[in-house]
Amino acid sequence: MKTHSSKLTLAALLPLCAMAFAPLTLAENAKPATTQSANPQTAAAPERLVCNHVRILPREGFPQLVKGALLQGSDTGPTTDFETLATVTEEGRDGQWMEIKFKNTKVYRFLRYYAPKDSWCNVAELEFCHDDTKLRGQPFGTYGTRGGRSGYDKAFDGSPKTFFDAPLPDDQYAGIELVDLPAVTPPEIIPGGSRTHGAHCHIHIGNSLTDNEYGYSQVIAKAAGFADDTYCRVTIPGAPIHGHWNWAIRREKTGLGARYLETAEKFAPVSDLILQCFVSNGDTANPTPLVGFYDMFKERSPGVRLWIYGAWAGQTGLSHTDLGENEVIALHRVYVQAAMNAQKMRPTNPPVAVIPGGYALIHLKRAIEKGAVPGINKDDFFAKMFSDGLHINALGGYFIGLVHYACIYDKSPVGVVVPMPLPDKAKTVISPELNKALEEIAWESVQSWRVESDKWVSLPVPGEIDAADYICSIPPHKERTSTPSVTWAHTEELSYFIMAQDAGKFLLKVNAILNDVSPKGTEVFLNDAPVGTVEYPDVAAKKETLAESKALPLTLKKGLNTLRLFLPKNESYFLDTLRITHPDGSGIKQTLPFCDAHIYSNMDLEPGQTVEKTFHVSDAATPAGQIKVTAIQLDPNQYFDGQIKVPAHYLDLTQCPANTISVEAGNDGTRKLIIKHPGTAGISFVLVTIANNAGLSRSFSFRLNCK
Ligand SMILES: [Ca+2]
Repeated sequence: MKTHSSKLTLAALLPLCAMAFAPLTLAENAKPATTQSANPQTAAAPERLVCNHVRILPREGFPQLVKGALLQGSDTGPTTDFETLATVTEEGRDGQWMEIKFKNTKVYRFLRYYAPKDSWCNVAELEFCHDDTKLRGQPFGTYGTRGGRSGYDKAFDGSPKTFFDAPLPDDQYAGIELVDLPAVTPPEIIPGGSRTHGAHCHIHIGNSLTDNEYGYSQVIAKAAGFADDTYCRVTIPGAPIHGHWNWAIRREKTGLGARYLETAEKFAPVSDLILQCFVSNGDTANPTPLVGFYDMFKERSPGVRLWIYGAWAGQTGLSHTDLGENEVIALHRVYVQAAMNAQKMRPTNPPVAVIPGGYALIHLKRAIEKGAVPGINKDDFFAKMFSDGLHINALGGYFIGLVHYACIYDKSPVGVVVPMPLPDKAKTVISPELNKALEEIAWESVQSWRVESDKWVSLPVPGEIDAADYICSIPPHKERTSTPSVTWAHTEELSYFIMAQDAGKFLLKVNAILNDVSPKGTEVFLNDAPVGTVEYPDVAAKKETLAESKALPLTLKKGLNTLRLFLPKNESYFLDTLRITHPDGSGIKQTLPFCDAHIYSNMDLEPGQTVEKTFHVSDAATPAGQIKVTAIQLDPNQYFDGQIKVPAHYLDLTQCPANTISVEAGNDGTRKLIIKHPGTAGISFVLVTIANNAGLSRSFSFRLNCK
């Protein structure tokens, strides 16, 4: 093995930069570079892979939403460095493909449709072409979907009826990574056990915020003399860790779900597993995905260390302008708690730790504001370090790479890296003075973090970001506030967290309203292992009525258990109640509160009428009289999406006389929901929530039609 001097020349560093920018998903990283002779599919001349034509089929009924979309290409990754090739300047026509042809001579590995503002993406099909030949590619896109209906894969499934309904109105995209490109220079994969010089093998799982580290941790490690530092990242745009985990637990042989196990196996021994968590959506609440990945890697790499990468942003929907220092501190407090939760489940040495990206950026910001960072004006922290409202740029990525290096290697990066140009569009050159300041601040931040991080857990922080609810010992569940009878995509799953006081055998029954006379069952995973499918007897005669499944045996462990239900593909299916009991029928402690209020799928009110509906609530852990039931009007934005304006006949109950909706408390499990006609005609939607003493709740909603 060749050794490197501790300082690299600029010329030597540049190829490393190029490698760091290679799309470092496993598919490219681990297999040998395909060559034209070895694989006839890659024999196509590169110019045949130039995208100069994009075909777009808008979502049926919403052809206007494509106007303003950008067609873009990138060489570096699904979230980074995109250049715009063309803009869609016109609205589409319903049911008709749009043909966008443009001049382009460059081959891009990643091609995407970047949807216009307020469009929620909403394309039915996308085809990226060279002239009239469709380019082959692996789809990618922003994570998730509105209402659990249809993810980015629906823009590439060949069906004009299905479409990508993105999770957010703005900044959403879908595209392909070309599969017919020869792999770029793959990093050297060192066979297990032969890494030298204390070099680390670090695997990063996350989303664009992970991509924004740009692989600089490896560039810096190699510059420091760790020649066989090994780096791989697995990212899905916008994906939280639990989103990755949902892919990983399927144990697929090919495709997206196969990448995690492949990475764990082919990179073993892995020294550092770095998971980038979001705060608000379950990543930090539920340690199961964290320890799940940890277990997967530890089985093959006994010495692997688990890290949580704490980015500046930690919550989707918040831009850096929303995030002051207090908020970033609050986020890091949650990261620390998440690390502690994971640590509790898997006591390890060394312990689970946080890579304090946002914390180090606070130090950098303060230093810039003091004028202590050469070449950066006092007010330019955001302008110089961020590329948009959420993502750091290449310079910010370099700084975060220094922080990663300092944590992973437990060494100072000061003096390691010579000044170099960044591979950004402007080819920004980091001056020696700036470089020195960034290295020093990164190292000082990591050192002070080690002293201070436990104190952060007890700092007072803003309530809205504190997220204490998310990290307390009682796990939350995924609230389901959607309209009854939703057609769920197969990928949709419901997660429940069960605190079992004792290990043992239990029974699961599911009550559901089935709109199909021969429903497919619901796949059940307990603690990430499949346990079977719930089946419904005698439903042929009971279409659209409540059916109770046969009992499915479950063996719970003591403490936290996760139960996931994967719902049948494209079936209208309203899950009502989960019931977990001891074999003798008695309830398990700490389950969700139950109610039998499924009857309210619709409610019609005549003028002057008052409707009273009586129902029953119960809970294994909370006396029935203490179960809290509330009823409110649902936010209309949850029902009328971006394209459909709230209709004129929508009734705003908050403007109606008081006590239009009320819930009468009962000493036992009986509750009475009382709804008075508000005196105005219209429709609205009501949300009823049932919460127990442990803070666990379930909700249902119904349509209120006031005539
Ligand atoms: Ca489609």
